[in-house]
Amino acid sequence: MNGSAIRTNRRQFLKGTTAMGLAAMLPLPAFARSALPSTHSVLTSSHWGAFEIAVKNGRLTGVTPFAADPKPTPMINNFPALVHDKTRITQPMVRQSWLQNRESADGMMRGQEPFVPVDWDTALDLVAEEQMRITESHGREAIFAGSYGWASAGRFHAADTLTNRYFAKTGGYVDGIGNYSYGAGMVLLPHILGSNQAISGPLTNWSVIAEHTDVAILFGGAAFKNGQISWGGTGAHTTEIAMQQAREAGVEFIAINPVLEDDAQTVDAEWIQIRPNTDTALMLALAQEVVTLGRADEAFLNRYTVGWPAVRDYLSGQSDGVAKTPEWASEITGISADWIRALANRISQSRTMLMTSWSLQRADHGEQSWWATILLASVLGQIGLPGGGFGFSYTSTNGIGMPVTRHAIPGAVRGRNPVRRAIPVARIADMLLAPGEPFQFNGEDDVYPEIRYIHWAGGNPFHHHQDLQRLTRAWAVPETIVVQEPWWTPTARRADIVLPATTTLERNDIGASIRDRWLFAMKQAIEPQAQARNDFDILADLADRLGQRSAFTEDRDESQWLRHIWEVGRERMATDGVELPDFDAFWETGAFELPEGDPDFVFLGDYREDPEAFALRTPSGRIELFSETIASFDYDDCPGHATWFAPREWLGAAPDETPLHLISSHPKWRLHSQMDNAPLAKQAKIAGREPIMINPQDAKARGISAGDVVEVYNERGRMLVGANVTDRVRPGVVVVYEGAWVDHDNELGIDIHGNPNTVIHDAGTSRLGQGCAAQTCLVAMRRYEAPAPAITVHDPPAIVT
Ligand code: PGD
Repeated sequence: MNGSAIRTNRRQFLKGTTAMGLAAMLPLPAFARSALPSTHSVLTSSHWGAFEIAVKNGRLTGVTPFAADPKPTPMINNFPALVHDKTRITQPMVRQSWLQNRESADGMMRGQEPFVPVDWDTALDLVAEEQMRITESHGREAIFAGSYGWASAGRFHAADTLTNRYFAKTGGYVDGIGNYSYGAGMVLLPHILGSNQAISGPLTNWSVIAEHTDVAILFGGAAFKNGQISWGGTGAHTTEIAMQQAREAGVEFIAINPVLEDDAQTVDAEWIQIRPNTDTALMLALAQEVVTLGRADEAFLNRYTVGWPAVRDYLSGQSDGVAKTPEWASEITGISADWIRALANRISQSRTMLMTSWSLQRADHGEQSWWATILLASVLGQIGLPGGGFGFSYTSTNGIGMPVTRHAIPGAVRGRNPVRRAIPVARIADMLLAPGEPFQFNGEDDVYPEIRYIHWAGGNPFHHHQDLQRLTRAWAVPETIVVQEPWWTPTARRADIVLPATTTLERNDIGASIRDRWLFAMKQAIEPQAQARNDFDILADLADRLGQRSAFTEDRDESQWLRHIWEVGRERMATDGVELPDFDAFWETGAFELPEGDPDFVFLGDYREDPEAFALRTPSGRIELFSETIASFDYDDCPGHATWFAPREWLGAAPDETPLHLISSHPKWRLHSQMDNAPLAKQAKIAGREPIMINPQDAKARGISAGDVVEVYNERGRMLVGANVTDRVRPGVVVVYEGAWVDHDNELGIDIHGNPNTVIHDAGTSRLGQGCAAQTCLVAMRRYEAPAPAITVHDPPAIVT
């Protein structure tokens, strides 16, 4: 790799500073800071939806939901408390021993030492010097800036994209590929369907489902809680209403889920308490039973798919000696064979929509549940018909299944990374712990690079990654870790240099999402809090120190970037026949509603109509029930067709020491770890800790009562949670929502707050997808008898001057 692009020195650094002078000569921004009134209210958008925020004397005081939102989430009310919370990082900080010893400071002490406040120039000089030092001695392949995370809504101030852009423009970096949401699925689907449209949409509209579907099977449920949020923001929460309308129109829902979520009740779904991680076996048995009934749609299979004969032989047991009968699946899933048989009978005579959640592929061999969904839908032969077929996943976020236009407002551009090196994003700990070791991913063989510097903005790996004790050991390896964050999250606490970032309410942006019809001018409401700065400005000043300010900013400031991306979006949307106002008119009005997309849209409808003209972008042009490409990779954990694998940990083979399956789905009261430090999530805590849902049988067997502090443990770690005894969870299964800020007590060796990733295994879904497999985890639990320590993570860490 060529690191010379950023080999710079003090002189170049000064040259770069002159470029800063040039920036001062740029045309005046459209919205100068000095114009910000201290008492006013503004409309803005967020991952949680749009709202009007009131400001009094420079402080946020109240929230009013956006008038056109039919179902706003109460989480937006968190904003005033959240933005002014005591966990805001007030100024740049450096870990004490790192400041003294730099790269020879003990990495294992990250998170255990006080911070020393420094001024911005000192902090940015330190960061730039570290980047230069590492680049000169080890090359840019020693820098990891994959920087995965949800960050905040807003097309321009997207912390992760800007970070990638900064490192691309200053010489390159090792990147992370994919995501934690559907990392396995997004690698699989291009092989099977030729694209990822089945995830990101458009999918068959809810209105079409309401009109045509008889039965909708929710594999993995379809929790409304997930529909409270949408990547990039939303103007109207529509999912819950659309589902209710479908129910009122006569759609019958079946929820296959170890947990009874709110959605299932609202739409009167039949709740089938499946054993976790076994949906693939159920789908295979349903497909086999449809074949046995003589109702497999051979005409569809022959015309629109490839590989059916091999899969048919697998289903019947001809190829492996195991027929995938209802009895076979019953043993695995815990669902009665009669019920499976009856369901196969019913769905093969009804218009059936298979809705499989993203969470199902977030498990050991998670690829298989999605491939089996496509297989079952192909056997039923309704793909491309109104109300039939499949989709992943209708309620994983708001807006899926709503008609939207094709194009969206773009964001800041990442730029080409000159270091063409990346790891599957969820393999970060493997990379740090085993540099030089080989790994396989989607048919590629590679080795892990040796990382010495990490830069993170907009994500919280000490919430989102699995096996946090292992991550702690991995995190100790790099010489320097820099984190840009508004709050003292567990990740910020484990940095060497912490740079305080603004929140969306402290800057101007454009709110837009591919799943929403509303565009918002996200106007700055308040001044940046304490010494917080925009990620863009932080990175621009760092680029300046490396002589690359112009390359990073393209000589645009915030206001010029917003105009630029609006104009690019405006041109693109014109090709859809959508006329956007010019930027000034949009900014003045504050919100714009795009026209509705095709109200009759059916996913793969065009392919069904004409499979030649609309051939899929797979090698065969067809749906690949057997993929020669995947088979050619020769992975024993992901062969050429959908296959049942017993998960590495599951209730079918649970040892006595860990008899419970832990599910860690997305929370009701925050977004991942965002807002854990806000009122709603704090109110939901039990005994000050993250709640655990426990079936009354399991609670009784262990003498646990509602409200008790419970210790959950296995060989990987221990955590304290608060008992919520409820029959909304299947016996043998417990649920702790992901996202509580980990609060590791070093003396006790326990996370005293309840982040489930403390106990979850860190391994990829398979060598194909290498995705996050967090839903595969066995644990034990007992009442915690000792006095439980008070939570510390919602206070700032120790700071010394
Ligand atoms: P967030 O809590 O959204 O989680 O993991 P992710 O890291 O995305 O973190 C975003 C961070 O960005 C927050 O710390 C927030 O404060 C910060 N931030 C917000 N705005 C800004 C900004 O403007 N600038 C900067 N610099 N920072 C900002 C989510 C990941 O978790 C995902 S997507 C999934 S699907 C996974 N799900 C699970 C799961 O189901 N179960 C388990 N056990 N674990 C999971 N982890 C994964």
